[in-house]
Amino acid sequence: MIHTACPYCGVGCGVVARPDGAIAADIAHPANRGRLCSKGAALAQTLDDSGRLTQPQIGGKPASWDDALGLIAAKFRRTIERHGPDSVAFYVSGQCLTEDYYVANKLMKGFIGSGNIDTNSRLCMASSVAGHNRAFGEDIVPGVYEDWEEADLVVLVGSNAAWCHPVLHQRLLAAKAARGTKIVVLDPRRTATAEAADLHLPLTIGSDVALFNGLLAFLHAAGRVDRDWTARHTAGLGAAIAAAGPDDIEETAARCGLDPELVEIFFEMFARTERVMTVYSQGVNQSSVGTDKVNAIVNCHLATGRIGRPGMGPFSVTGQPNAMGGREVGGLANQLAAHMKFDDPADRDALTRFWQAPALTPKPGLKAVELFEAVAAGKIQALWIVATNPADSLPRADRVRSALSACPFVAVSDCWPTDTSVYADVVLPAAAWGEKDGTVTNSERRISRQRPFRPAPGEARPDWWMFAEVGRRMGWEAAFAWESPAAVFREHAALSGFENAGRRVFDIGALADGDDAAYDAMQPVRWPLPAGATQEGGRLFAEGGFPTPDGKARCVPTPFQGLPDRGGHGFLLNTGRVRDQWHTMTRTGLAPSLMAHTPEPLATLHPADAAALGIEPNALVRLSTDEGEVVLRADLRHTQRRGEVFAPMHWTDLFASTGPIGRAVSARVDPVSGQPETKATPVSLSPVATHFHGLLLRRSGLALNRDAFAFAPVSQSNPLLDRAIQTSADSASDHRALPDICHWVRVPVDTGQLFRLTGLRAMPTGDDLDRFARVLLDPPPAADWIEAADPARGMLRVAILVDGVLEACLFLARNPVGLPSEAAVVPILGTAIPDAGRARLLAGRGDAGTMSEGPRICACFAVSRDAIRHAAVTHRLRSVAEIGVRLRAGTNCGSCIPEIEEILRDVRMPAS
Ligand SMILES: Nc1nc2c(c(=O)[nH]1)N[C@H]1C(S)=C(S)[C@@H](COP(=O)(O)OP(=O)(O)OC[C@H]3O[C@@H](n4cnc5c(=O)[nH]c(N)nc54)[C@H](O)[C@@H]3O)O[C@H]1N2
Ligand SMILES: Nc1nc2c(c(=O)[nH]1)N[C@H]1C(S)=C(S)[C@@H](COP(=O)(O)OP(=O)(O)OC[C@H]3O[C@@H](n4cnc5c(=O)[nH]c(N)nc54)[C@H](O)[C@@H]3O)O[C@H]1N2
Ligand code: SF4
Ligand SMILES: [Mo]
Repeated sequence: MIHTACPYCGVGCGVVARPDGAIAADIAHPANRGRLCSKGAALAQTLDDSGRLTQPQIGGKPASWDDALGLIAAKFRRTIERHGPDSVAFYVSGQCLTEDYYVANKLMKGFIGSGNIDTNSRLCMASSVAGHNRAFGEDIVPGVYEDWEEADLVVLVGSNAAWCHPVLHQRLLAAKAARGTKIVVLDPRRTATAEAADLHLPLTIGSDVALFNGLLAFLHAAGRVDRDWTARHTAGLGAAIAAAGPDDIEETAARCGLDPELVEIFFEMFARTERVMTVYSQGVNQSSVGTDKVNAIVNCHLATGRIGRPGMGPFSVTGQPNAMGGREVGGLANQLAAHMKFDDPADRDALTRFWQAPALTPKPGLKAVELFEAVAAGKIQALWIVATNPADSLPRADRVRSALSACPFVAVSDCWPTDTSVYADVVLPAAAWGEKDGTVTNSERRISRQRPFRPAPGEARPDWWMFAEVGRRMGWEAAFAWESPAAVFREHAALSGFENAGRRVFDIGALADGDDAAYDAMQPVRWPLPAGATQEGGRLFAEGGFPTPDGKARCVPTPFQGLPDRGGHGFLLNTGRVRDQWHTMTRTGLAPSLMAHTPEPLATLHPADAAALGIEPNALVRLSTDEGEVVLRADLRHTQRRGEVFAPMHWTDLFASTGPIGRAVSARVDPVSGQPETKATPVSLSPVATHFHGLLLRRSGLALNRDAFAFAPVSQSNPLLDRAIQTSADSASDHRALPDICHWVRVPVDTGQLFRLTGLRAMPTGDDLDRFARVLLDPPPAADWIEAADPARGMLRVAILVDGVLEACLFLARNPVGLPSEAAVVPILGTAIPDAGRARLLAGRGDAGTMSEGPRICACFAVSRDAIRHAAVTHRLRSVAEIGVRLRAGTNCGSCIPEIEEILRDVRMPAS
C-alpha cells in the first residue's frame, strides 16, 4: 500500500494506492482523515494510459529524448544569444511538484537570468499573494485546518467550497452539526455552498470591497476595534478606516445589490463573534480589484485582532494541489525563491551565493497575460509550457492561440494531447500522478509526499528531470546535477533556511539534512519548520511578529472604486467550476461517472432575463463579448442574479464545438497582482435558433474534426467521400466547418463517446445529408452501413456495424421527440446486433429502460436526481440519512449532500 496525496485541489487529501489498483482515502492523513470527495473517489478510473503522450515529438514526429532536450537547449541558447535572456520564457503550473518548480525557477531566474517564469497561479492565487505581502510582509496563510472546526462563525467569500474544496467543507459541516458553527456565504450565485449556509448574501459581482469596507466602518463604529492589539501589532488602521467610508448600511447594501437587513445581520454576527474565520477563493482573487478585496477582508481581522488564534483569521484556500509549493519556490514572475524578495539586496546577494548563480535576474519578469502579449508581439521567441493548458484556460484564448502559432519555438510538456500541445514544436511526455515522486504543499502549509505506485507509460519522464537535463545541456552541469527529487528537495529546504534567522517565516531548514530514506518516509508536516524545530508549524501572528521591518502588519486602505464596467453589454459573465470536473478535463473527462453530474457546459441565467430575451429553457444561447463568442445551452435558475450569467471553465475544443469559455473572457487584470478578472466579463446574450437535433455514438475517436467540411460540391460521387470533402475546400462556396452547421458536445460514456448535436442551420438534405452523416460517423472501410430515412419528417437514422458489432450510430431529427433516449442506446454501443435486431436498433430502442433520469447527483453510486426525488416522495424520506439508507446516495464521499438537501427541500415545498 503506497501513501500519496490527491492530485486535485489544494485541500491536499492523503490517499492510499492499494495493490489491487483501488485508490482509497488515507485515514491517517491530517487533511482528510479518511474522507474523499467525488473526484478523489474516482481517481482509479482516470488511470487509463490509452490516450497518453508516451514519446517525445519534434514537429509532430516521434523523436528521442536526447534530440528533443538537445533541441530545446539549443533553441533557448540561440534565442538568448541573439535577443537577450528576456526573449525566452517558461509558463508553468501549480500542478508541478515542488521539485519540478524549484528546478524550473532556478534555471530561469538564476542561470538564464530572466524573470520570465510565470505560472497558472497568476490566474488563481496572485491576488492573495499580493494581499498577503501587502498586509503581512510575506505571502503567509496564518491559519490551520483545525480553525475550520474551532470557529463559531465561518464566512465564505467567493468560495464554492462544497464543490471546490469538498473535504474541508465536509469538516466544516461536521463541526456545524457538532457545535452549531454558523456559516455565511457571500456569492452572487446561490451555490451548493450557499445551500448549506445559515445566511447567504447574493452580492453583485465585484462588490466585495464595498461590503468589507462597510464592515470595517461598522466594527469601528460599534467599538469592536481592538485598540491595544492594533496599537502593538498593526500600522495604518486609521487610514484604512478613513478609506472605508462612513458606517452606512443602506449605502453599503445599495452598492452590493443586497437587502440592508441581510447586510446588518451579517455585520452583527461578525461583530459579536470572537471566533470568526473568513475563507476566500476565486470570487475574491479573480477580479480587477482582487488584491484590494483581500486586504479589505484582512483589515477586518487585523482591526479586531482576530488572527492566528483558534478559529480566527483570514484563510485563503489554494486551488491547485501545489499552489502553495509553487509560491515557496518563487514560481511567480515577481517572486524570488524561498520567499526572498526582488527589492531586498540582502536576499538577492544570499540567493546569488547559495546558487552560485551566474546571472540572477535583476528584475521581475512578465506576468501571464503580459507574457503571452509579449509572445504575440514577437518579444518572446522561445517558450516552454509545463503542466498547464493556456490555449483554454487563459482569458482571450484565441489570442493566446495566435500568439502560440506565431512564436518561433514552443515546447509543451504534458501527459495528454491538449489544445495547447497542438501548437508545440516539441512535445515532451510527462510522467503523471501515480508515477511522479515529490512533494506538494496544501492550503494550510502542510507538505505531503506524492509517491509513485505505477510505472510511467512508454518514455514519459518527470518534469524536474526535463528541466535539469536542459540546464545541463545549456552548460550548467554542476548546478543541475541532482539525481533524484530527494536531492532537489534538500536543496530547496536548505535555501529556505539559508541566512534566514527568522527574517522569513517560510523556513523548512529542519528538512534539509534528511537522507533519501527520510525523504521516502516523510510524513505530512506543516511549516514553518526551521532547523532544530521540535514540532511542526502551527497558527501564526496571534502575538504579532509580522515579517515586516517593524514587526507590524499593515492595514491597507482599499477605497471602493465602483462596480465592474459593463461596457455597453447587458450582462456580466461569471465563470468557474462544476463539482466533478477538474479544469480542462484531461483527467476527469476520462471518467464516465464524473461526466454524469454535469454532462455539458451550461450558461446559467435567471428565468426572467431569459424570458425578456426570448431564450427558452434548454435552448442554445450565444454569449458575445468584446473578445469572442461561445454558444452554450441555457440553464434557467433562480439561483442566479439578474444581469449575470455563469458558465463553467472546463470544456475545451476536445469536448465541445464551441471550445473553451476563455474565448470570450476578458483579460483585464488587477493592477497590483496582474491576476485576470475571469469572473466579470461584459457580455451580451441572444437566442440561437435550433434547426434539428441529433445523437451520435462512437466507440472510437474523440473530438469531431472542426475543419471537416460537411457540405461539398454535389457533382461528384466519390467512394472516399469524406476524404474528398476535406480536400475540396476551395471548389465550392457553401462549405461550412462543422461547428457552423451543428453545435456538439462530447460526453464520454461507459461504452464509448456520446455526442449531443444541435443544428444551427437547416438540416442538410440529399447528398449533403449523406456527407454530413459520414463526417460524423467516420465509418471504417469494411463497415456495414444501415440506415432508415424519412426525409419528409426530417429524420435520419444510421448504424455502422463492423462484424455485426455496433461501431457507431447517428440519429437526426427535426424534432427532439424523434430521437431515442440516451439511456436506451448507450448500452448497446459495442454490442453484437443480430440481424433481427437491426430494425429495432434503427427504431432507437435498446434493451435499457427509456426513462430519462435527470443529472446524476451521487457520482459514487450513480444515483440520479429523479431517483432521489422519487424515493423521497414515495417513501416520505425527509433526511439525507434516510436517502442514504435506501439509495446509498451521499454515503461515500458526501460531495452530493448539499444537492440532496436541496432536492429534499424542493420536494417538501412544491413550487406554487
Ligand atoms: N470541482 C473542482 N474543484 C476544484 C477545481 C476544479 O477545477 N473543479 N479547481 C481547483 C482550483 S485550481 C481552484 S482555484 C479552486 C477554486 O475554487 P472556488 O473559488 O470556490 O471556485 P469558482 O467556481 O472558481 O468560484 C467561486 C465562486 O466565486 C463566485 N464569485 C464570482 N464573482 C464573485 C464576486 O465578485 N464576489 C464574490 N464574493 N463571489 C464571486 C462565483 O459565483 C463562484 O461560485 O477550486 C479548486 N477545486
Ligand atoms: N474563465 C476562467 N478561466 C480560468 C479560471 C476560471 O475560474 N475561469 N480559473 C483559473 C485557475 S484558478 C486555474 S488554476 C487555471 C487552470 O488551468 P490549467 O492549468 O490550464 O488547467 P489544467 O487542465 O489543470 O491543466 C493542467 C495540464 O497539465 C497536465 N498535467 C497534469 N499533470 C501533469 C504533470 O505532472 N506534468 C505535466 N507536464 N503536465 C501535467 C494536464 O494534462 C493538463 O493539460 O485556469 C484558470 N482559468
Ligand atoms: S477534497 Fe477532493 S479533490 Fe480535493 S484533495 Fe481532497 S479528495 Fe482531492
Ligand atoms: Mo486555481
